Amino acid sequence: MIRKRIVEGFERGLVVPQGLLAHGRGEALDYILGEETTPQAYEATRAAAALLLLSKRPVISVNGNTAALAPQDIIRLSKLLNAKIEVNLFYRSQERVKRIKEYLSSMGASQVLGDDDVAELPGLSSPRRFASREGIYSADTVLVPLEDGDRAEKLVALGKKIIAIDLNPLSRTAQTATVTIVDNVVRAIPNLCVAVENLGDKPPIELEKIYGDFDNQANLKAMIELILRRLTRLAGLEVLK
Ligand code: PTJ
Repeated sequence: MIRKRIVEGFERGLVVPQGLLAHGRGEALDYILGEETTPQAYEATRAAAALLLLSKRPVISVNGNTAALAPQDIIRLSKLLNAKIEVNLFYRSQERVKRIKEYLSSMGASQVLGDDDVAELPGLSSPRRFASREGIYSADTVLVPLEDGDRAEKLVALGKKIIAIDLNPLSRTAQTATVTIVDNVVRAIPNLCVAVENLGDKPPIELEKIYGDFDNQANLKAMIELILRRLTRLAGLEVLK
């Protein structure tokens, strides 16, 4: 069913061919994870929810794959947080930005940024450097589900907090983000909505503690260890101590 969604997204012109390749890589990693949310991913999701609730200008960055896979959950999250949605593409074309904006609007999004009042983020050469002044350009926290390497690094260098959703714990995005949720976007975004609902009435001091106690590097290492243990068990080898 998930694969069908990405193929339909491709046929509608939301997803690029490279997005199909990225999806295949994601499927392989998800298979290794047992296609379920791990305790580590839940912990990262809780920290991400706390960070989003503490942020003054949170923005959800959407690319072709995310628009095809989780449009309704993205819209729900943006409403829960009062966060802006911005289309930001690696393989950018005006036509595709417009198409994704229209698709999200048809699903109920009230406002989608991406091609209006655009400024260039310094230090980035990819077309991802075009960011809306009202959105990613002036955001304090950006949620980046499923993307290529160098932008997360640059956004962090610009002083922004980055929440990545990436099934690959070794990717550059995963390694450089402030909080990385190693999970499939189709599970991670609904989980994030639930975590935001659960933490929504907590005082800032409690949210700061949840976010402050989270160690992204330790969480990523634990994810890699979990993969190792799972493969060891599946191979019938002795479980590592
Ligand atoms: O729509 P555009 O033009 O912005 O392009 C989007 C893609 C995804 C093509 C572009 O950002 C890209 O090339 O990304 P990469 O470098 O292939 O990285 C995508 C990462 O997302 C990889 O680490 C994949 O393992 C991971 N991934 C793929 N599918 C999922 C995923 N992570 C979470 N959930 C998924 N469903």
